[in-house]
Amino acid sequence: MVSNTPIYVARPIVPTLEDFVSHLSPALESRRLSNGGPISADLALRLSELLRTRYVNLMTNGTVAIEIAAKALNFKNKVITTPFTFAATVGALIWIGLDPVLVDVEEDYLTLSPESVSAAIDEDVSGILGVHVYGCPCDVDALDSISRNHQIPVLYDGAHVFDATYNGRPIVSYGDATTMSFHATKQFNTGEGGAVVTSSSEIDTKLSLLKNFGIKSEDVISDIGINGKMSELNAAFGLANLNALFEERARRSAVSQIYRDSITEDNKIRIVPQRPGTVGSTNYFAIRLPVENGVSLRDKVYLALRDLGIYTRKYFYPLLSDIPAYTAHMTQTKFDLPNAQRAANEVLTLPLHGGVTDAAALYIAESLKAALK
Ligand code: T4K
Repeated sequence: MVSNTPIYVARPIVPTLEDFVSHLSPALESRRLSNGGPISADLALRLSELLRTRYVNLMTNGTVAIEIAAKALNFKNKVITTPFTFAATVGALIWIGLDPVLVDVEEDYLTLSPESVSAAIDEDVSGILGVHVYGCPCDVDALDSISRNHQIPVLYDGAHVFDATYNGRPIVSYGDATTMSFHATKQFNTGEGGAVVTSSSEIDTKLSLLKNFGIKSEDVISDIGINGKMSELNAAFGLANLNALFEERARRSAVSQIYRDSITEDNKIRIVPQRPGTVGSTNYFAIRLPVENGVSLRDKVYLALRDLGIYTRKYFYPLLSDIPAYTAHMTQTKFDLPNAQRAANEVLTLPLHGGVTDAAALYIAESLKAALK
């Protein structure tokens, strides 16, 4: 059987038209469309309550959020980060003139390996940028202690995280700051959008300055900034979308459970685990399929599912250390990244969103097993 309607890896939540209009109408009536109006202030407040974090500084998207946060944390020269991430993480660093140093990830969780981070630290390193891949938190305790010992800030790219917790604390509350993405493909979206979360008022003030061209007041421009502000239109969409979150999360949990129950892990298939202590992470569902006798089972399954109308994604292939456009801008010339390399060749992310019914989830799992036979 081929799926009648394509099943994509992601599907955005959307508000009802009525909900959207009711949140949008104050902007239309007042003609206040941007530059920190009441709707974005309301969304920031609602999110800070939901995420249990002090400051949620809304941004245009998750990429600009990384650029602005890196500037606010005073990153200079080298920044240690991961090659196993979406293009935006490392691209954002290079775009603002930084020199990424790519180190390996942990074999199981695919997040920055603290040992590799420690080994890469030298006097030119000014920061660490970890990524909570697929919503699995980095080893935040180890990274935070490296950051403290060397007195260099740690920033987390939390584009894959929303309100999940690690050891009882919101994942986005770890580190000096965490960036978020509210892109259409994320669990919570504002169409395009993002944020930087921090508990430091000093960092939050700096973020606000940098996202508004560095303008402090009508007469004072104290920094070179950029335009990183979220518009009132996106914020209204986000506020209205909060109503759809509960149902979306419940569906994602149900779909993940069906995948877990249907997939028997063996030497051909493994589910990418969540770090123990993580609760409520329903952003991505990733599996690993090895290369067997020179044949990529991952690619085989990807193609077989695509023929059935099931569009999985090879997040994250190719590895960023294999992309000349990136490495041309790094001083690093040797890349010792065996775990990341293997992950880039093995990982496949399955459709996980509110549009996947129980029947569709079972069909995906069965088609996956059939493709492996
Ligand atoms: N850091 C990390 C670790 C990230 O993963 C990302 C973004 C960022 C930073 C940067 O955040 P932003 O600047 O984007 O806020 C998608 C997203 O565009 C990207 O936001 C996301 N990560 C990345 C993992 O995935 P593509 O190129 O795979 O997207 P696309 O257009 O192929 O969409 C995937 C599927 O989603 C489509 O097949 C259908 C569905 N879809 C997509 C869109 C855009 C919809 O149903 N509706 C839509 O409007 O990058």
